[in-house]
Amino acid sequence: MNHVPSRSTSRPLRAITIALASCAALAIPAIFAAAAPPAPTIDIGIAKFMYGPKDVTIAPGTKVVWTNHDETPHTVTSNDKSFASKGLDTDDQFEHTFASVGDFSYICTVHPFMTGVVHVRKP
Ligand SMILES: [Cu+2]
Repeated sequence: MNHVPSRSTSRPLRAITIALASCAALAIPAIFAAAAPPAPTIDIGIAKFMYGPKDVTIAPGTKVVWTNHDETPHTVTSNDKSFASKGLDTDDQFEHTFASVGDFSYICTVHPFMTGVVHVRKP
């Protein structure tokens, strides 16, 4: 009768290695998140086939959150393709943080007559 050598001797070491790697992966972002101030946020509603307000001016680093209040699906799609939502159903949200200055016009691809613009300016 043959005796098959056990291969289980390396398993505890592998488990510890995986555990250490997981801790490192979790700990590093937590340190950076604690140091960063919260991003300022503004809200833009989508209602009656309009973005409201449709024209906003914000500082770099501001997060914009769009919320669809219509029963009809809409999108938030920038003309320069720098951001694009999926189709937003009722109460769905889309957010984008604007890192650099510029003028970012956007439309709803379902209803291209719906337009908006975000002006990003240094305060
Ligand atoms: Cu639309």
